[in-house]
Amino acid sequence: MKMPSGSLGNGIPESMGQNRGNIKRCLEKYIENGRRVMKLNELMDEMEIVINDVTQRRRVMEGDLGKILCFTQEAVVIPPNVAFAVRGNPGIWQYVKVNSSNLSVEALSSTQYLKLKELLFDENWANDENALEVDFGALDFTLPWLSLSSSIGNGVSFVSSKLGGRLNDNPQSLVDYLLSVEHQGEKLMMNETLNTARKLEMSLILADVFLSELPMDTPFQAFELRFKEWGFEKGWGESAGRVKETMRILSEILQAPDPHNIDRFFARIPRIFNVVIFSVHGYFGQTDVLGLPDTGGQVVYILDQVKALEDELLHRINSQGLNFKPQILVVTRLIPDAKNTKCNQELEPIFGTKHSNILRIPFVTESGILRRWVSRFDIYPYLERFTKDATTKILDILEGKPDLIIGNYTDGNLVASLMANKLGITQATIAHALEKTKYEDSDIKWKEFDPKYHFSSQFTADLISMNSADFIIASTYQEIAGSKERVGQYESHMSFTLPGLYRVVSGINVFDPRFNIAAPGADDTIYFPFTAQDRRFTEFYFSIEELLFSQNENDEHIGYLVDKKKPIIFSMARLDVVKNLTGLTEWYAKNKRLRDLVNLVIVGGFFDPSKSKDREEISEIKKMHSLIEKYQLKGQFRWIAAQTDRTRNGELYRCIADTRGAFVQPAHYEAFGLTVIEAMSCGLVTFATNQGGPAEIIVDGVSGFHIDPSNGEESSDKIADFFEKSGTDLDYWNMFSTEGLQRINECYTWKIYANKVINMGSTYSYWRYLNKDQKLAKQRYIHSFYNLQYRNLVKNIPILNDIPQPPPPPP
Ligand code: UDP
Ligand code: LCN
Repeated sequence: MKMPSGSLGNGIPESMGQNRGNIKRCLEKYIENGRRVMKLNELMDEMEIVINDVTQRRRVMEGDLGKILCFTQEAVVIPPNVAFAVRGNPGIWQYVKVNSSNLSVEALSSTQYLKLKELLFDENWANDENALEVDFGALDFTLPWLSLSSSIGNGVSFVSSKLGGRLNDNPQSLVDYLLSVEHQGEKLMMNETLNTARKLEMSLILADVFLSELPMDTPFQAFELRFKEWGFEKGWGESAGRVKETMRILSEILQAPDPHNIDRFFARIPRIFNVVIFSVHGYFGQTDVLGLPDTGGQVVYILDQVKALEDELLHRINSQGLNFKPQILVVTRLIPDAKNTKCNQELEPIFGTKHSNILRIPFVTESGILRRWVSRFDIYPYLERFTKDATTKILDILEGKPDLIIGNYTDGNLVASLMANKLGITQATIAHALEKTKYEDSDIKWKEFDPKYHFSSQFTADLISMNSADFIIASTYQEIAGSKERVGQYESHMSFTLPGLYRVVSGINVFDPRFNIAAPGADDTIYFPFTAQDRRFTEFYFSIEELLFSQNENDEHIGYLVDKKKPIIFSMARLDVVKNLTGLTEWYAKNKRLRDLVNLVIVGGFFDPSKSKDREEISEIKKMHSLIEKYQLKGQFRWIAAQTDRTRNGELYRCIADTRGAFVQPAHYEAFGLTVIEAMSCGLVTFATNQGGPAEIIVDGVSGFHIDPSNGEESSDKIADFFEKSGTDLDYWNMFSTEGLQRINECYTWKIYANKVINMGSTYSYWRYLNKDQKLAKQRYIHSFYNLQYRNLVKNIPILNDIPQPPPPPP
């Protein structure tokens, strides 16, 4: 049997060898149980039932079937065959089909595997030879790919190393590129005098000799005119020393390009001044918006990101010897019914910045401006018009095109793609969360999900923007390629199927050098250690004491804590199902040991379901009330409504740390998890889900703990064990607090982030320039996909109006 290289390599025989009896019984059991798509845990559970002898089971696991099962993600059962999707390493998949009667084994292509899966959901379509196959990879054959799983997410270094070869072959491409560098019509770096690599090299030597004669701190202006005559414009540096250094780096590149110098040089090119950041849905505001539906970490991330990017740009522009003002525009939706927020204001300066603003553009329908909030799941019909209106306004405010467009989440990324494509601008995407991995089988069962979530439009939009982007910013490795056990968010878009619609043969490749990890941080003016007593926001002490411990119930809190001396375990999130705050409450409720050791405080949502318009929030509110009743939680449990004041929240984390408590993030899945970063930055010991970003942020048992959201008993016991130990040994608690802080300082700061992102903007702008023909071909394909698929899918989503809705039925 011929196998593609991967974890199974060529080691799979034509048919199952030893233990044939047991393997056969096992496969027959898979067929008998009637489930047609089985996940690994189900496969293993069934195996344990069939082969109850541990030694025999071990033998099977050591044999041929075991080799497959070890790495299986799921299996499709179509009697008499069982087909396994095997993932040996992040991003590396193989598919095998085993016949349960004669135990023969056959390798399948991803398409063959997907077709088997489709048979279960839409037989006619699966058998349609001309069913639509989407293959973005077919257009990428000329571009280099990473080959090691361990290098995934480090695209910019890879690109720099590839640029070396390209520059060796064609130094003129760099000259042409540098000749195109300008800002608002003003030429930078070079003019047409230096239009060949030879001329540039000679002039660099001349300039070097000239600069060597000058004191290093001579300002650029002192020799600007002479440089202009030689063909050099401003932008090389603010002083003779800096200019000399930059020119030396370029001379070395022209002589023999190496990745280190290429990185250094691109970090110095004055290429990025104006940036547009799209974050369309939500309530995007600076005050009183957090905790509102759909408005969570994305807003926090972007506001902090803007501050960090502006600082970095100002610093770079200054050292380039320029005096331009960088402008960053965060473009979002204007919501006339703004619920006492500023989301109905068109232009709003961003706090803590000098030149950055929020620009809000309304959604316009045939009936005029839409006043009400629209869930992120229903937002697609408004985006095309939004892009058009936003583009006009942006060009007007910036008095020209931006240099970089960054999208956020599906809606922002789609808008960014449309605008960047139209204007020919470098584009980056950020996902925050790709919904596909949050909801099990959301692709194959898309028809079930579509009326509520419109995933067909969302996944189509995601594919479009992933493939349009010049680079993709991810917060963690797992976001791209997952972990040994779990598939990454982007990885889940490599190959999948929406039966009846299209089959994705190649949606995105995680070995694509466009992927880069730049992890966010937490604002260190708000989230700092509880031990920094002199910095603490004492003005909030009284209100926080009331929030946590007052015995009365009101609009802001219900439940109360009888024993104030106990440590508090604390959680804060939007009240979405995936955040699992109700799960944590139930684990706590059921674990007597934990209830005796600590109190539980939860922040999230409202108490009155009729106040929410969000489907998931409404069901979670009701569930939380019923848990409080069922387990008689009052006395040990406080539920606080969503909190919108970040500064006070910072102090809240610290007050929880004062009780020697812990932050618990119990989500079924968390894309990144800013609250985890915030809690750790405050020195609060943190337990967080092992599903998603937090698994990478925390080193389990060192800088905090992982918990398994699917195993509440084990998780609550792990928390109880910790408090049992820290109750008798304070050093134990201190150790995890300190290690958590250290982890943050080393890996999760906005400064590191901004430096990386601006470097990416510069390097990928050149990469895009070098590969423009390829880019154009891909854009053509994307354009067809957008028109022929996306636009039709969006037609199925109702366009809302502002006619008042009847109140929801009583709970
Ligand atoms: N947050 C808040 N009030 C709340 C709930 C959340 O201020 O009632 C903040 C929280 O401090 C964090 C962000 O919202 O900064 C949530 O980000 P995270 O990445 O944890 O989750 P997301 O909501 O983005 O899925
Ligand atoms: C959205 C999420 O769901 C979180 O996991 C992230 O931390 C947040 O965005 C910021 O990226």
